[in-house]
Amino acid sequence: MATNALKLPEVEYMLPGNRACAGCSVGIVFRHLSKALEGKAIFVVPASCFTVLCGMYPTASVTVPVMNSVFPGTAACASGIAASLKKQGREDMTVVAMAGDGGTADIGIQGLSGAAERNANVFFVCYDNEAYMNTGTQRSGLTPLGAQTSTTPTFGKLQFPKDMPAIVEAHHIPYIA
Ligand SMILES: Cc1ncc(C[n+]2csc(CCOP(=O)(O)OP(=O)(O)O)c2C)c(N)n1
Ligand SMILES: [Mg+2]
Repeated sequence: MATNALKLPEVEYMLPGNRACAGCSVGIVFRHLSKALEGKAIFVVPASCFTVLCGMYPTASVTVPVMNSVFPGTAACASGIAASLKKQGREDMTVVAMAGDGGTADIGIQGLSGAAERNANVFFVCYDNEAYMNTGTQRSGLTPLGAQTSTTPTFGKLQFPKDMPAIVEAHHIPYIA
């Protein structure tokens, strides 16, 4: 990466008028990430609020390539794209898998584990809004203890969230943050 958080380029890769809810972190995450990568990225996005932000064909709210994957398949699709880019000698593009907490810690965890175990050349980003927001705020494996969602008891979630960084760390990959 040729830039840092204090020197993000002026160019925008997320267009105004997109369908994200006002104030949602997913737009901020994508906006900064795409700037940091100077738009040289292919995104893989499962069903999530981020899909909603990106828009429906034939219109789009982002100016970088985005592949919509099935909910569990994000890391597998990203692995395949990375392998294809390698075969083509394209080292200028970063493959970014960007999933919500549900798409990362619950349904997407097996694909993520496989990609991590193979040390796939993929940048996996989990934007953790702490529930299945896109479908009505159901609890996820990363919803915090005590948080109230549409599928938790009145007094909130009874379980601790999964320790996702520790789970990923157990795969001995080169970078986790
Ligand atoms: C196999 C499958 N099951 C359920 C769904 C319905 N579904 C779409 S998005 C979503 C929740 C996504 O939650 P999360 O990954 O946290 O992303 P967020 O919506 O919070 O951005 C669900 C349950 C689906 N698309 N595919
Ligand atoms: Mg979520």
